[in-house]
Amino acid sequence: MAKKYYITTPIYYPSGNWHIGHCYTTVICDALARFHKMKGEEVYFLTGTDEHGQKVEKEAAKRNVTPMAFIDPLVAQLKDMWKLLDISYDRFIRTTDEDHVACVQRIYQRLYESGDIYKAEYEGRYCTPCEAFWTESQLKDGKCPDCGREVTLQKEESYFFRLSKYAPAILKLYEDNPEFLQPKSRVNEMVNNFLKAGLTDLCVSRTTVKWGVQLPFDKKHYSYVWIDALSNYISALGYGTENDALFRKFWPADLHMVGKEIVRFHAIVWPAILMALGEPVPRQIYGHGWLLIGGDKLSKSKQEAAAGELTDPYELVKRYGTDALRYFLLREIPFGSDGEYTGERLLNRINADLANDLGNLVSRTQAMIAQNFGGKLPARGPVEGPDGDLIAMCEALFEKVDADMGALNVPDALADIFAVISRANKYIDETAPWILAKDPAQRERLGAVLYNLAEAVRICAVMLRPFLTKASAAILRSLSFDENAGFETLRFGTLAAGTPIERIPPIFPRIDVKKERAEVEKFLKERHAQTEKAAKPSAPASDGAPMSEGKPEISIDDFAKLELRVGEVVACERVPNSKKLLHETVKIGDKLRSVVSGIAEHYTAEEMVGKRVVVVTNLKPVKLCGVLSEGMILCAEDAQGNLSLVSPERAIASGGAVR
Ligand code: ME8
Repeated sequence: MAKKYYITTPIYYPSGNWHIGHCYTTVICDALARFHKMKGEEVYFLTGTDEHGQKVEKEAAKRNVTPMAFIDPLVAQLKDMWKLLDISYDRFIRTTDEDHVACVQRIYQRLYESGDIYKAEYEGRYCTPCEAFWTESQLKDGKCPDCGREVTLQKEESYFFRLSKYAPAILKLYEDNPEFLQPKSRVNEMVNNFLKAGLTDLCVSRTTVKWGVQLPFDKKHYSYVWIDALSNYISALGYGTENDALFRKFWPADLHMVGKEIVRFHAIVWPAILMALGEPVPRQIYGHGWLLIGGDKLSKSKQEAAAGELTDPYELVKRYGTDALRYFLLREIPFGSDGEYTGERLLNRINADLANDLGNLVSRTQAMIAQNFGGKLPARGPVEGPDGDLIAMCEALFEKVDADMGALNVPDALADIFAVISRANKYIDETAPWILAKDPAQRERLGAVLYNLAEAVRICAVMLRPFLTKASAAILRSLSFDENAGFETLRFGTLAAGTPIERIPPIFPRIDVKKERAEVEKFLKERHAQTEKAAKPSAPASDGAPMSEGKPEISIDDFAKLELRVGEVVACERVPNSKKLLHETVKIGDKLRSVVSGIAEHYTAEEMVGKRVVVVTNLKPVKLCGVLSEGMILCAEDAQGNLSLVSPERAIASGGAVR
């Protein structure tokens, strides 16, 4: 039976404003998941969103929308980001998913019945207008961090989890399983900062914040943070239901990958909850470091404009591609430690490793086979000169990378692959194929050299599959080799003589760092100015000035010329050969319409199906890229050009008029 591998990322707060720091955890997990899958293991890779809590409740109230209406577009954005970065998760769990909520309720019930959850009073600093409790450390100058008003010491009835009881068991867990928490330094932090002093019980319910899971045994109370969030790792597997085949197969998790600031919850609170439930604890928690900008943690507030650096993953992928961003995140930051992010470091990595080392090796190999052998792979020859060294490095590569990945050392795994790439480039210099090509007596040797290079390229491309998802596929295709090849294909000498070798355009064009830095600077300035403008309130109507921002004022009769209706997208597909267009079939009342919209960069065809949209139904029909469009779907656009579908806030049947 295949070995199983269950890997998770933390579930993300749906805060929007995503930056490359957010991508770090998930890209590493993706590389690990892909690597284990290629080893033939049965992998389950989980990620998702952590959606409950006071912050979401408040933000939604501020905007006069339901928490769900506030969160949904943010979750869609996050999913888009994972798509952009080729994240191969098996499930995207949301803590608002029905099965998760039911599971959390069962967990609370069990812990309550076993006496691990009990009722007591929570005492804290309370801000009455904000209806929020704050801890001492959250206060700003002793006042409410949200509104700046005075806070008072108040008590609230709450349920508590008996965390204190589990301190000795957790210390023993660390002692008996040195692998449980990595890197080692995190164990010392946990022991010295928390466990030694003894643990205090954890407040796990609130009556004031209602955007949470209602407790089954006391309906006034709603879940408060960590039990809800941490349980996602087992609720996703059907824990406690009749449908628990995934739980039985995949639990305990092989790896919970988390940022260092949440190690405490994963390495202390989570095992305690599992112990209380009588379930096995995860095999390993890894607390990775942070991406820093100017020495501080890259975070939502400390971003782009302030730092003068581009940190928006959408824009970074648009400029440099998925693989470049993945490569930087996986290679640049020493694993387990913090690492500084600058655009310059990113560009240097792209140029030095991807454009120069990998890109050159691939294009030189392809070009020489095209020029000398008409694009057909020559035959392998006897091993001569530096051949043996190159072949030995190729043959030893898998074992090295496997050991690195086993130790979760992703940067070293990549360094090992790039060592072979450098060796192959050096091999070109040593064997000088351009000189061999001039001497007809050396034709066989030239063929053998190019064969060895093609094999080195192929082996590196197979090894790079978990890391560089797009480039590895393009390289393998150019060698007429299976782009989904597994590690079983790594034997040197696998390619057959005569295989067509295609010349492809450079996969990583070299970037002019100075020029690009200047362009990014300009882009950031413009974007900042746009955001500022968008944040400015429009002119008040009372002074008689039009409210519009540039377009001429219109009368109600002008507006009445528009026919707007609610429609439901019943089918959707991409318009072939178009990057931007989706072709929707929209049901309006009992009629179907064909509509083409320029939103393929913002929504996938699958996502569109089932969406309730607003359609301009009296637009003159046109053909876009050869496809008939009988209307227009309305979208809202933010300052960054992100689109969001306009949708009726309550359930209105399709066909309903929009006025
Ligand atoms: O913590 N560098 O969610 P989150 C590296 N919902 N990693 C970073 C980073 C940076 N600058 N900024 C953020 C939560 N991250 C909880 C988890 S799990 C049961 C609940 C990483 O959205 C961070 O370390 O604040 C974490 O791993 C992930 O982004 C999500 O953080």
